Amino acid sequence: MLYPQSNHLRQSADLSGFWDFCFDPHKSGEAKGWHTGFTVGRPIAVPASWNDQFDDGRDYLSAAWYQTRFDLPWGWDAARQRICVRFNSVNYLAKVWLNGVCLGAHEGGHLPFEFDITSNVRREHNVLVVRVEGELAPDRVPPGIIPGDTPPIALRWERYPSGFFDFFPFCGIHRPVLLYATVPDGIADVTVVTESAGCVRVRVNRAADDAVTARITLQGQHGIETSITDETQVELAVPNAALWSPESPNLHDLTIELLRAGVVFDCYSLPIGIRTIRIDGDALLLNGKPIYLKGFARHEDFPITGRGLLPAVIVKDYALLEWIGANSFRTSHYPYSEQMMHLADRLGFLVIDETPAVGLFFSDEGLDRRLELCRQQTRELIARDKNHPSVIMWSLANEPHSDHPTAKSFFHNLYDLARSLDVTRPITLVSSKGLLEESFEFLDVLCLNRYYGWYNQSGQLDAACEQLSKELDAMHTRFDKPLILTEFGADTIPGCHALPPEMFSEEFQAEMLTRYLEVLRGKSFVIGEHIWNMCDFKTGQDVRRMGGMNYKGVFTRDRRPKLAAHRLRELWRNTDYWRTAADDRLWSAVSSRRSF
Ligand code: BDP
Repeated sequence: MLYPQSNHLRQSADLSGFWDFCFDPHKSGEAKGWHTGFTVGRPIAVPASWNDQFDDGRDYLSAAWYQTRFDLPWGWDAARQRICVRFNSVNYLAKVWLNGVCLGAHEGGHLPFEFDITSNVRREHNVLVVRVEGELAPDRVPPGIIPGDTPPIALRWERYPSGFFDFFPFCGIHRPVLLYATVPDGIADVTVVTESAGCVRVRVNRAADDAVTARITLQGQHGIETSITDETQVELAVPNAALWSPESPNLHDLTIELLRAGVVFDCYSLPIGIRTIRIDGDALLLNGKPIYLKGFARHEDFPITGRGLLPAVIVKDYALLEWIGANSFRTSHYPYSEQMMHLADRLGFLVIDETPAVGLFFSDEGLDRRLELCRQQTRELIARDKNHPSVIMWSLANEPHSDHPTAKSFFHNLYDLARSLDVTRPITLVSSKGLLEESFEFLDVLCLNRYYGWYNQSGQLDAACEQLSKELDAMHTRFDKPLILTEFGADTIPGCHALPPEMFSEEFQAEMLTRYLEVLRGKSFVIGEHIWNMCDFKTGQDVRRMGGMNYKGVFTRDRRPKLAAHRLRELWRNTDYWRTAADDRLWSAVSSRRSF
């Protein structure tokens, strides 16, 4: 699904702003007649979660109504153009009406969906109404709390709201809503693959099947013209192109034009990076060279806006990643905004791109539905993000309760689907089951979350590190694949200090992370370390979550560094420290980062 763009043949308009909003008086019912427009609304900001905008809405997850009015921009004409409305993310269920006509519905947050409104849209006075509902339920992905099923270690206390995951279930229209206009028979999709450094394969899909000409141009230099009906594929030889990497995130403009009788009638451009990514033995190779991942798992989370898109926070977070010497992150526990992904390409960060499947369970009830939703989300994620050079790996899930006989075939199904959609990137899932995660037999990389020293061996870092070291070795012996420690960390209250270090103090977090890094760099099969979490974030209320917050951030929720941030900066940016490491490839990974 192409991101809408504006050029001389395409136009897009952003409907962000203040919409009308109202909680459904019947909670789960459909307020009578509201789909045609309602008059009882109060203003709400779009995009943003509703939970922190109103004091009566913090824990409200049931149905709510949004409405906005618009006229078509100057020059748009439904008689000649195809006009669509695109929602970049609505959490969780969305049902949409335009001028009283139902356009359709979408299930699942964090991924875009769109409707063709050519036949319903008016030149003036359009009323767009969206009903959003974010209840937690066992047959949704991610699932809500499941009676009788064993909660993960982090959730063995009651939590409110009771999700089967450790972050606040923010609801609402979280990312921009865009109107866009194209020609009716134009470019529908573009897929770019670089399987080897000197060759870019481009596939173009079209929403029509008469024969026209496609002209495909890379950086104004490699124009190829070919005939296209509904699909065509070309290979561009680019032997001397500057490759994309974290130290030199070179991007090249790829432009696709469609011509009829020599006249261009559609045009789409995107910046592409030429790079290869593959696993070779125990190494992760970017452009044929070993790369080591240093960074974090994160959340899209900020006061007041909740999970809503905030461009300034994206810029700030990339500046902090650069400051601390990170080269990568995981989109825990759902796909991040397209704006975040575009900047990862531009700034040279490596991304493990995760679906919204956090906390999956496998008992029979509703299993087929959960699988179908996971398949839909995997398809939508790969369709959205396949062209980003920054995306180096797909993560199918986070911490599934996969000590169940069905889990392996469930993930085999998802793995086969993802592989059929993308032959180039490694595929993984992030597990807390360690040796018991049978899907690691066929997944390409082992991603493990561990909290020794925190939830187990609490406060005992010697014992924790010994246990970690033994387990990593055992996993390598059993699966013989490269491993990333995708989560480790300690809740840390800013301003709490202790000597010797004690749990919850800034000293303990700094010490724990340092000790973990020492263990990891002693293992040649470890290809990365992602700390949990980059920043403190909002979660449900629970006796272990003071003020409904997870405090494992290395930065606070308002992005101020804790002691551990300074310690990590010394370790991650200090090439001498890494030079003493047994493995030289770590040093090269560290020294290769450029300045922001
Ligand atoms: C892990 C989860 C993560 C939690 C973390 C924690 O993957 O979502 O926030 O534990 O307990 O199990 O802080």
